[in-house]
Amino acid sequence: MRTRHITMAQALVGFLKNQYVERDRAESRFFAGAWGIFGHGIIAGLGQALQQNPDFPYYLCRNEQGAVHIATAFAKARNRKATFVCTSSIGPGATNMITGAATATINRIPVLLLPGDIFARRNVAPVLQQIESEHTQDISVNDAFKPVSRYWDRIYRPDQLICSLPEAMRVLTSSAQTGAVTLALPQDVQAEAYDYPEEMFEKRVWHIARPEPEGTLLTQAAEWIRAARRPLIVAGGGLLYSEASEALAGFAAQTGIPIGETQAGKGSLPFDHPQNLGAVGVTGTPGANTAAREADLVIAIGTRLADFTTASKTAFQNPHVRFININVAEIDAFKHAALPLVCDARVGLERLADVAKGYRITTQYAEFIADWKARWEEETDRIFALRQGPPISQGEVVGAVARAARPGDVVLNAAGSLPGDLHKLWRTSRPGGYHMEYGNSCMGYEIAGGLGAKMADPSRDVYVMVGDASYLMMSSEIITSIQEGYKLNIVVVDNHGFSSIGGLSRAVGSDGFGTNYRYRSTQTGQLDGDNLPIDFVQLAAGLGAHAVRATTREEVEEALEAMRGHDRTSVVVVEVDKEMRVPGYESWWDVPVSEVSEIASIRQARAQYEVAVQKERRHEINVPADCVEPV
Ligand SMILES: Cc1ncc(C[n+]2csc(CCOP(=O)(O)OP(=O)(O)O)c2C)c(N)n1
Ligand SMILES: [Mg+2]
Repeated sequence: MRTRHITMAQALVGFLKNQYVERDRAESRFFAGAWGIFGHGIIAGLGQALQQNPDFPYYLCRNEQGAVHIATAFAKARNRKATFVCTSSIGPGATNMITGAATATINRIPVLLLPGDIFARRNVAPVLQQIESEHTQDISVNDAFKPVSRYWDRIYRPDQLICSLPEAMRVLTSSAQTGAVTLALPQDVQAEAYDYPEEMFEKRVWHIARPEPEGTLLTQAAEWIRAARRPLIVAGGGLLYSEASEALAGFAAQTGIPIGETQAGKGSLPFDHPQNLGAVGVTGTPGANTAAREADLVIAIGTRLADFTTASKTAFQNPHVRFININVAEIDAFKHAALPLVCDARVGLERLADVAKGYRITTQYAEFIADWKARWEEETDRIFALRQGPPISQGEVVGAVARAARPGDVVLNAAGSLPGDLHKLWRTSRPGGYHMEYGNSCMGYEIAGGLGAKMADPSRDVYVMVGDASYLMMSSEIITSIQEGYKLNIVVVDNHGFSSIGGLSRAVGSDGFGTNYRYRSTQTGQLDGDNLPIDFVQLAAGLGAHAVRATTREEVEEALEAMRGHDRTSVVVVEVDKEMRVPGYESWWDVPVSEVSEIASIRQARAQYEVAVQKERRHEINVPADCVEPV
């Protein structure tokens, strides 16, 4: 057997750089390189291996959490066909990655995490940053990655890599299983040499399958479709990862069935497709939410059916509603007691189109769709045209960015009030043009994620829209975007705190308590003094970005126009009116209100809550025998 006498870390890099994926006969390299921040737990092992492999680029980030977001956004924008490795030292560098790991796993996005770990040899323990336990020596902070990883291993001996790496790749490239994969690397083992078999470093191609739906279930699905009078498609992120937009458009054209889009699925069809009713769920449009309420059949494709999509199980009120779930992941396919088509989204749609030939929705339903569609365009125009302030409304800012962006460009966001506004208002023209991390809604994802999305496709301009609080949590990857020469267009929406959670606080009767970025007042002892004097323009400029403030609509438009000409990351800071919100339409979100309280507004909110919660349905057990509505 031919072998290479190299260190565990060198073998690891040697293996990773030769991994490829293939789908639909198109082949590409799976790892685009490694991100990280070196410390003693990684510098001499993996750090050295990266140093001697310049064809596997090393990228230096500013925060390990940011690195994982960069990798996640990159993988999302590449439809999960490529990602990055993220490395860290042992201890705080590793735990910084945990939030990123959770974000990747919740969103079903592949990232490979390689935290350094404490010595396997143990004799010098406790080492710097080691958590000790009286009960075991087999524990480190890296055990905390277990619940947020889809595959986890610790490499105690160099030869374990030979078995562990293929498992890591199997999970990373599995459409159904993917998420964060963690291989914890004890510091001493990284530097140990072993005779690795030469075959380990040969090119290996991982096929990404398009599993077919089962025939019997497909026939049954066709029957359910034929019986449906008010069917609705819910398009989720899996549809985009499967690159199934064309298949969706074909199925929609053939049947006339309308589409509502989840946060991850937005952009499955262009916004102006005649059957695209837009966002569905808590942050949905009135058309999509009315269609959902009345639907007797929901075809849920590539969606986790999370609470924002189901409006906490209140979205689907037709007592006869049934679900056909097309999903490559069994866990999602079986939700809502659905007819489970465990298959690839594109293939599932193509097969469904074959078996449902001849079916078409009624003219009356088609008119309902056209009517809501036209009304929604008017409502969007109304919100974009508001002339408010200054401070101007956030809806106007979204409108200005939407006008500035070209059809191929990308808007990116994750947390705050912007996800709701963008889900409703953004006019997505092409798949990938709407990049929202709303599985974990992780504050801090935006700027790092923007960099990942830009690296995934530098031909598309990326507009990062970010709230002031999220910006303050993690803006440091601006420096990284400048270091690497990837220009981001960043719009900081400043409303001096949390508009989103502030609004929610009011809705649960708590009057915005603890949601403002204000001085502590000497009179009240609360955070209700003046606004804190945060200068976001100086902050961004200090990180090396081009930065301006815009106050009026015209100034925002000018700044966005000027951004186009800038050669480095460019930031515009806009103060908006915190209380001037885009309304919600026909939806609800379950946030339990205190059952007892000394505060009258909370007692009032609780009374309303008790009424609203009664609309929640038990789709898991409500299996209607007959989908035909009584006439
Ligand atoms: C890491 C993290 N911490 C806390 C939250 C809860 N949270 C959701 S939105 C939000 C406020 C965000 O404020 P900002 O970014 O200014 O956006 P705005 O709500 O003002 O639009 C908070 C605290 C979160 N989603 N992520
Ligand atoms: Mg804010």
